[in-house]
Amino acid sequence: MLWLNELKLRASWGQVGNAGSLTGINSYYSIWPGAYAFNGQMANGATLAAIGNPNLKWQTATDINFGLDFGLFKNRISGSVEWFQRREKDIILQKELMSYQQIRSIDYNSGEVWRTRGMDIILSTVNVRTKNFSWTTDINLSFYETWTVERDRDYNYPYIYSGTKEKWNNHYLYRSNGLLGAGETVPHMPTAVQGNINFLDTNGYVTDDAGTRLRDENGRYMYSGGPDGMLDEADYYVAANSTPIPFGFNNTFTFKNWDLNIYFYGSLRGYKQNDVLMQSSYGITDMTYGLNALARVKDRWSPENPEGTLPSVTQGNAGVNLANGDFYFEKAWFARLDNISLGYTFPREWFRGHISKLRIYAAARNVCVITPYKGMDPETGNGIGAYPNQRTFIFGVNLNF
Ligand SMILES: [Ca+2]
Repeated sequence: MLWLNELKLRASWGQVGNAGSLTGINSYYSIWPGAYAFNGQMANGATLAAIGNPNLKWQTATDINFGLDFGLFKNRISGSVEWFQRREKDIILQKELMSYQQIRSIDYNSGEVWRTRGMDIILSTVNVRTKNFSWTTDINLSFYETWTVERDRDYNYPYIYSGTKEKWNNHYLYRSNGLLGAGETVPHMPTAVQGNINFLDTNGYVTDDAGTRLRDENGRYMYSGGPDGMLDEADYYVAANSTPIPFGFNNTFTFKNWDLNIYFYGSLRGYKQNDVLMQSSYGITDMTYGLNALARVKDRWSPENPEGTLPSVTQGNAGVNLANGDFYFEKAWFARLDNISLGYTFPREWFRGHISKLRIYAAARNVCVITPYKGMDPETGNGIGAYPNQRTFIFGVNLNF
């Protein structure tokens, strides 16, 4: 075929072991540093943290992947598509032993099974290729999802929202509905007053008469199905899943002796709490320490500003950890213009064979970020004290003899 110049199908299967969460020699001894006073003298020592398990073995990961490599139109368009799955079993967990044991914890291979499925796409195109000018583009994109697909027989479902199957990177949060208005109170947030965030009581646990939470036959807590006058994990909903969809987008141009590279990378999916807004719009504490606040906090609720959309700065959080709610939760997908570099290569004949290549260049790193996220940076640490991503300018010379 004239237009198809390369086509390759690949398939592979492999199995590999790994030590999972273990470090060191846990199959026999897991040691914690400790100190003990002998005759009034402090001595550093070690204490056994877990009992050795002679049956402990590695976790096993089984990988399957199928790939397709292609080249079209004399490789003007080339790339690969790859589907992969990793299934990991014998996950190493820790079990609590009965209280009569002196050392009460042991590592063991659980019945838990994890599965990741995804796809990698790589695409390269030669958009223009003439004597003096060329333009090429490289794109890479990955999608994947990890699930816990099976639980251990003894798994005790610590949270009401834990399931037998569960997708990783879900955000379980309270749903918020603006602020409480004048005179409004809600029974599940007894100290909340006007200007506090209104988190919704949507569900509850099934309890017995003594208030003990009941579990179903699989060991899971049960929902009552309606408001219960309390705000707790039963009121969480899956606000989002923040497994990233990483991508790279690279463009290279050449014109005679000039070269220009423009590189973006980012993630097509991301969610994050806007910590800097959370910290600067609730509670007066940070301001008393002299910390700065965002200009947006002027939009906070106050008797003079009853239309304010941010919580009142003087009324605290009404006993709710705001990081567990969706009030400050934002989309944080992003595309970062990570690199622009412009270079010039001097003609070789200028150097009469003494120098094989001389190129000068200027580059800017971390030029800008495109994102709907209004916090500090979708990638770096968050909050008022976070260290920002630096912008860097580089001037350089490549010299080959
Ligand atoms: Ca509730």
